[in-house]
Amino acid sequence: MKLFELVGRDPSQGFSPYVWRTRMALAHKGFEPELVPLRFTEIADRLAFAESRTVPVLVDDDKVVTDSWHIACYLEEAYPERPSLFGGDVGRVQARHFNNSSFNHLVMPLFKAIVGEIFEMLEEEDQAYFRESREKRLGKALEEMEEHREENLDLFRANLWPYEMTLREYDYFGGETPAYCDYILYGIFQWAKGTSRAQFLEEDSRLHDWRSRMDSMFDGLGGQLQQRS
Ligand SMILES: N[C@@H](CCC(=O)N[C@@H](CS)C(=O)NCC(=O)O)C(=O)O
Repeated sequence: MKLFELVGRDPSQGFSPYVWRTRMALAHKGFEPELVPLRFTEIADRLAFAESRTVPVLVDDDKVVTDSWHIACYLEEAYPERPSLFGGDVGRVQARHFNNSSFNHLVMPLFKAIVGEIFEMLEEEDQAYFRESREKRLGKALEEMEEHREENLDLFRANLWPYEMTLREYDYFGGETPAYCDYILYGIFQWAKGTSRAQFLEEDSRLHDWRSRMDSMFDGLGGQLQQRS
């Protein structure tokens, strides 16, 4: 299996939240894919075979699967005898909802807060591409986004409340053991850890404890990502 991922200047530090969900989902199913690191400006050419402009892209023998959600569904369908990511059809719909709602409440404010820090991690050529595409998307210059950084960080932290509440009752979003919803949220924290110097969690929070447990899963797969310094 081959998994195409996104990197900045350091090819060993993949930071895409979507790739991290897929890496955890693959580990959950017992797979260790070969990682293919790509920079932003390499994606279009290198992934033309998959007709994708984004990572992750998974190649499994003759199957090419794009988009982290489609990859999770593919893994569940192609490998039903391995540990389940969704725990059934109801769980799959709920995970889809978790994917959408966390995009809205967590990915968006975090993206607005850390966009400048992501920019700093990129090679020059990628920086030009990133600036142009993200400024268009945000309707603001990256420098202007910096002025709203604290406000966006506060929004992100406030929106973590329902996740914290759930973890007061359950060890994982999958219940007693992690499931795909855990990987969705963990991917967001991996993105934050790899790109931003900001602190997001109180040390005595359930989320903090959950994150350390997630870091040590699969022989410390996620824990290997370095905290941005
Ligand atoms: N919905 C997609 C989103 C993937 C995505 O946005 N990936 C970003 C990296 S975090 C990307 O490849 N961006 C390429 C670009 O902006 O040119 C998924 O879940 O896989």
